[in-house]
Amino acid sequence: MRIGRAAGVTDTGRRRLRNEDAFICEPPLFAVADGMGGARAGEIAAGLAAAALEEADAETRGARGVEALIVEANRRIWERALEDPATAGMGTTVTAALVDAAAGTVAIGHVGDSRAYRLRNGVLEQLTTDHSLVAELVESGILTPEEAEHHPQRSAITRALGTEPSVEVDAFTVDARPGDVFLICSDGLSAMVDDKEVASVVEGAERDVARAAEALVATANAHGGEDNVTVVLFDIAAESSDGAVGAAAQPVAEEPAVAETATGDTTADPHVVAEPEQEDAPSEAGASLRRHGAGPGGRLAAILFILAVLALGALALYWGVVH
Ligand SMILES: [Mn+2]
Repeated sequence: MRIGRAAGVTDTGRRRLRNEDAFICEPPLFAVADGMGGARAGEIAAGLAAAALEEADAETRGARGVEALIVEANRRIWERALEDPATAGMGTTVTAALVDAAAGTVAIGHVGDSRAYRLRNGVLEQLTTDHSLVAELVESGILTPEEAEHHPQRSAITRALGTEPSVEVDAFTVDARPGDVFLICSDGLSAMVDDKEVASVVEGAERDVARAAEALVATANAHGGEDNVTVVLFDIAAESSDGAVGAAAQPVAEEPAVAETATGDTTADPHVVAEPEQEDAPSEAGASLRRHGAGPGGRLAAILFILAVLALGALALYWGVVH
């Protein structure tokens, strides 16, 4: 397997004045941090977390590697808060994913209520457990998941990065298969859009992760956009035969499959979208790239262009006749 395409989008939302979320979309590392604290402290905390994670290098591997990055991020935010009283008490969530293509796994490290999901065969699975008050109340049977969704304290988190000298990180590894789509998001998405709708929006974008990311943010805003919204998406492709991203070579072969899914009912059979790609990743990448330019829209544009040329020609003839 290899990482297919990736996209990250962040948006202030419709209620907040500032965006205190940060994200990383630098394959093989992906992360979301949702900062909190007065003044600009939340922004600083999230930014420090992202900067610490970006120091990951080729030696950084697996769940222990991601955990070490997050522990270091915690130390830096904590120390900065000690030095600068204006930022006292600042903190951030962090959810990071590091892909190990050779091992076919994704290592996840997590603190707070930003989430990681894996969409496989149309089923969206939440990989992380929120470190939040409502998640604990659900866990102990005091709230139902439905009650938790609307609870006034639903944004209260029980674990954060940078608020204490040490932090307990959830770190684990999940397997990844060609066709999987991984999503990391801040609670500005998960509190506004339920899992079912998230799955259908991503599937509706027909594996175009950039389009899916934009569509998720738009959906969160359409549902109120009460918080900053951040979405990072990446998909897993099959290894191409030569090991390279041979996208340009064979896009034509995939076009009919794309056309079918575009006109067919994609929600009824998500496998239609995923399966061709498992057999042939390079053509999938090519087809996805092509959708923007060619396809029905491209043909229509070409026809309009020809019509315009003909009309200009007729006009020139007419002009020549009358003068
Ligand atoms: Mn938030």
